[in-house]
Amino acid sequence: MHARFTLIFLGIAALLSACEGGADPIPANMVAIFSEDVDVELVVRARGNVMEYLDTRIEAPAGARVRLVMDNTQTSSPAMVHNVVVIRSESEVDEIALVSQGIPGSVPDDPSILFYTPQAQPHTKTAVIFTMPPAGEYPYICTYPGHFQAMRGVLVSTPS
Ligand SMILES: [Cu+2]
Repeated sequence: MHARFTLIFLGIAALLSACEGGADPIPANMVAIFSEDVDVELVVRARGNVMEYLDTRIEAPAGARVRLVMDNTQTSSPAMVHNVVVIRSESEVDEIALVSQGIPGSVPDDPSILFYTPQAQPHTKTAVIFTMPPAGEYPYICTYPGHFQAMRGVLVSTPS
């Protein structure tokens, strides 16, 4: 009986937080990453139910410890899954995009990928923590098959 009440309570709490339209939930396996102290938090949001990034230019100082967040703000179905994959240089983007098309659930194991967030389900957030690379511009894409043409941005590392 007690466990049942607890479940009902959690269900109501989840519904309430969904109705607020506020922060998207954090999956259990991401809680530790979201609670870690960092110098800068950078957030890349999906543009709601459109296959685009809302944030296409983000920046932090070289050497800063950064939490990069993918906030998948989608609310309607069909479900779109998104990630943020930071690539070493613009000239390597097409190759990574191409290789990614055959592996919807994962990210290629490739040295030109510097950092990436896990794929975020609709109305959830994922994140990755890293140290900002040397000053410069680093492109990022969503590697979910079919998304890279529309989902591109630039991570700018500013001189520190
Ligand atoms: Cu995507």
